[in-house]
Amino acid sequence: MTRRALITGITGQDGSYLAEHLLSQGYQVWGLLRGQTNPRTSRVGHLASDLSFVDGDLTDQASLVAAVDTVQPDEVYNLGALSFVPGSWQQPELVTEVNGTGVLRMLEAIRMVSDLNGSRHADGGRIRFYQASSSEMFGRAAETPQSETTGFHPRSPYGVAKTYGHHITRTYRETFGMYAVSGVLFNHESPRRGTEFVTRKISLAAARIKLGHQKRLDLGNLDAVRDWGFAGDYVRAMHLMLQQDEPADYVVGTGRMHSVRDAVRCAFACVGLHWTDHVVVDPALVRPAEVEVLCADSRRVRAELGWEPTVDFAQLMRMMVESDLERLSREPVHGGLLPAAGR
Ligand code: NAP
Ligand code: G4F
Repeated sequence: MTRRALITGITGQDGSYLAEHLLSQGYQVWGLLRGQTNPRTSRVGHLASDLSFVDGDLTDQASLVAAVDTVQPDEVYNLGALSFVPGSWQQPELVTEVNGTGVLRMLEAIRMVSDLNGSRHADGGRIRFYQASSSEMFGRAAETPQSETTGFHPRSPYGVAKTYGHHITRTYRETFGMYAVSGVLFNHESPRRGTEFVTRKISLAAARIKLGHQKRLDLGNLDAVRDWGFAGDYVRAMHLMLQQDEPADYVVGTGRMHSVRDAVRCAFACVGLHWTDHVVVDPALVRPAEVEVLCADSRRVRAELGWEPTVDFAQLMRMMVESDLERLSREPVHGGLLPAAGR
């Protein structure tokens, strides 16, 4: 029987790559679309004829029950979230509702529908559930690198809500025997990354400056260190996590650390420019409760699931800059997307 997957957050960066990956594996892929009019489907427009969509919102329990009941999925990937960390200080309650309580609502929807229709599923009636946990949960981490056993010390409403989602997923697994797992994913980027995130803000600015559309790039903390990988690699890990005999949580990252300064240097070098001629530090973009260093100890996912990243940091930055140059040559005014304001 063709396996069915339901993806929340299908209009986002990861949702689009995961949809492509699952289609390539022979799945029937459904995406949850929120908003009653004009959902943002540009990232999956090229897949439209292969996908099915169902309405729903992580803040609305009834819509999730209806969506799960309509789709009858074998696997649910919960990628839906308000994912920009500084935005969580502007709308902390909404972020808690979507990123935290939304996880609980989806788990409850799966439980309710499984109880009604369990017999369809080969896996003893179990709908397998993936939760998009985040390295932001480590926050001010007690150790570097961070692994499955590192404690959480989140530094934003986003990180706190994700920590709730992580624990409630484990709790439903342990209490109800659900196949429910979390991937603790470190930063992953691509040409489809939102322009508010630092790597894409940098790649777009480097391309625009090269083409004479912009002169200056304002950034915040250049010393912040992240473990940046390619989103296309990370969705393979999500899928692998739902194919195991026993459910378990995994940390996923490259294990390589780079600073924001490294990212600007690399991106500007791709277009033959020197970053110090263009980058200005704007103190208003420095986060008051910064997460200074994140780096994955992903030995477990590599050893147990055989996952490996295929794109390194320099290749990733080059891929993003070249994509933005190409996009700008087609849409010279702003390449389709303007960088968002904010930290
Ligand atoms: P993204 O591009 O910001 O996409 C977020 C998705 O969530 C969008 O499809 C958005 O839909 C949807 N969404 C927002 N509010 C919703 C709601 N109330 N109900 C249902 N869906 C809603 O994020 P991403 O980078 O693909 O990340 C995917 C997931 O992984 C997120 O949960 C994120 O927090 C987590 N994560 C990301 C990273 C990373 O580095 N990218 C690392 C760790 C964890 P609209 O298009 O309608 O707004
Ligand atoms: O690209 P960022 O906004 O990503 P951040 O905050 O690390 O969060 C991303 O990764 C998380 C996983 O760890 C996800 F859970 C989350 O959803 C999101 O995808 O910022 C990266 C770093 C920060 O330290 C920030 O202070 O870059 C620093 N930075 C410096 N100047 C900037 C800027 N970030 C942004 N967005 N804009 C700047 O001008």
